Amino acid sequence: MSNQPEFLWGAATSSHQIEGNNIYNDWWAWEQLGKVENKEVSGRSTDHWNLFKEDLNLAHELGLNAYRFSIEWSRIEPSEGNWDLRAMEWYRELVFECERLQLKPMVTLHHFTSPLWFTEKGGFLQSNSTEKFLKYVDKVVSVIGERVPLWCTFNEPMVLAVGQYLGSFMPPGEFQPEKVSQVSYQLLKSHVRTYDLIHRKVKNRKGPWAREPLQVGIANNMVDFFPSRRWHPIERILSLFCHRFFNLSWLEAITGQKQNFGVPWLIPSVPQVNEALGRLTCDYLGINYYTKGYLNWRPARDFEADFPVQVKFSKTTEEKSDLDWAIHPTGIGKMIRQAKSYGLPIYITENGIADRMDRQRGKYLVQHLIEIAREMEQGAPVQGYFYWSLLDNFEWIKGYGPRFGLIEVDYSTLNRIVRPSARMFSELVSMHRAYFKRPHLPILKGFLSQNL
Ligand code: IFM
Repeated sequence: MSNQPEFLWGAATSSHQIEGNNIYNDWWAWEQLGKVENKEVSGRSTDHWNLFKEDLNLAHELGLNAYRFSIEWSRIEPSEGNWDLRAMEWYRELVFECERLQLKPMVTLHHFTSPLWFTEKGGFLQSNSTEKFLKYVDKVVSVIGERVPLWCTFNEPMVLAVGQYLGSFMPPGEFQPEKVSQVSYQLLKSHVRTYDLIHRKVKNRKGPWAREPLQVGIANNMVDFFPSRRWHPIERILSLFCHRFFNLSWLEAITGQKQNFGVPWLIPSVPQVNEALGRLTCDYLGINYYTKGYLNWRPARDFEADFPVQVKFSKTTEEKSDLDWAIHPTGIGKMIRQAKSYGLPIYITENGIADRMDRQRGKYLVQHLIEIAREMEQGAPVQGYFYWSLLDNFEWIKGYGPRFGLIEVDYSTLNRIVRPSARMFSELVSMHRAYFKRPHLPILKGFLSQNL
């Protein structure tokens, strides 16, 4: 038997998107202002808070061996310095349930939402935001730290900074490019100190994964960027800039290099977090990959009212998801090759498709697994794959329209219905777990040609 931990076949979720009634965070407040499409609000969502056992059982029945979920800071600390012991107990129970069902947990500490008391004072723009965040992390680690082998400090920190202060699709929804770098500085500092805290504090590991390495990292959203018009010199340059800014800057920052956004005319250079320089502050790289991005250059007179650069996620002729995101499996291969150059273990922390009718999901999944298997044959150290998402959920500014789930949720009855693509994924997973231990290229290719 090798000592290499088994390849992870998992699914991912996040607290605000499924738990329901996360009334103390910034998103909840923003939703009440009518900011979400069709003025939807997250409300009770899938009511995972009450139905988590059923949901984890379904993941187990599908044959998965891992589950990525996030902890809701605003539940643990609904007002500053007040700790909700019952909420902490709930998360502890969730971890125990994972253990019982042999779902290795990857715990995300921050997945887009922050407590309202924190954001009302400026969120991650505050100079002492790291200290505040660390108090929360410390509590979580003291409750479940011994039992959790895999940690993700921040989900998509670049999407968070851009969503808040550039693209205006996350609260507070401002266009203030200089704040992208201010927030990123605090996020990186918080990441680094969280990384150190977990490694310092977790000494006595317990539970089924106690002997496996403790791994802390981030989930970095990566997009395969292209010029909208192949011949267009500005769009070509823009796509290179976006790659550096969006895909690489965080990977570099957590592997000891300077954080370099490389777009100084738009976003002022980030002050460096000295304690991150010259050393690793992650044990793995997490890739969230969905699609490609086309850069379109459309100069306008009023820069602020009409930003001259647009990103689109597909062309009209391309096969795409319900969100109009092109289905582009080779992109995941490119991102893995990029991540491989840092010499660290890689997890695909998210990959999935919004497909209400479940017509494309099965194929999408297998096509992406094929690319992953191909890269692994070339030596890429991919250690796990988490499909986004286990359940249909609240897709932020898009509300409840997009359906990403392996499991469909009927929001009026809260019934869970396992989609056909989930059964297919389950078949693939059980075949692999029984015979191959990791994504196997010939099997996946055969599966694609015979079934999809
Ligand atoms: O739903 C989101 C998730 O919260 C973060 N990554 C992308 C997903 C799909 O948009």
